[in-house]
Amino acid sequence: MFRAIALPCAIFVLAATAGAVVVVAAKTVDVKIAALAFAPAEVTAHVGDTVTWENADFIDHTATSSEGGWDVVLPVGGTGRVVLTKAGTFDYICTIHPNMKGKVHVTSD
Ligand SMILES: [Cu+2]
Repeated sequence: MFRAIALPCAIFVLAATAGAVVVVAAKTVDVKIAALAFAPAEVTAHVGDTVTWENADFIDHTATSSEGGWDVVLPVGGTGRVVLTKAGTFDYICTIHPNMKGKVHVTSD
């Protein structure tokens, strides 16, 4: 008798939990560098996501935040990554070739 009552309650609790919890997995956004350009030059991600740069070019580059948030050195064939910890729009450049520009939009929702 007790078991017959307890089981429907347990199912209800599981259903309520599944509806209330929104699970958002962190993702990785890939940016490739080729022909002295970031591609894509502009990306959108969430707080907690990672941006990965891959230098597929024939010369060294960097991905350096203009606000000083990160400075990723990217030798030829190298990769580097940054975990996004705050929301906002962040411009970055290659310090070796300052005409190379990129932008990361970070949302908190
Ligand atoms: Cu460069």
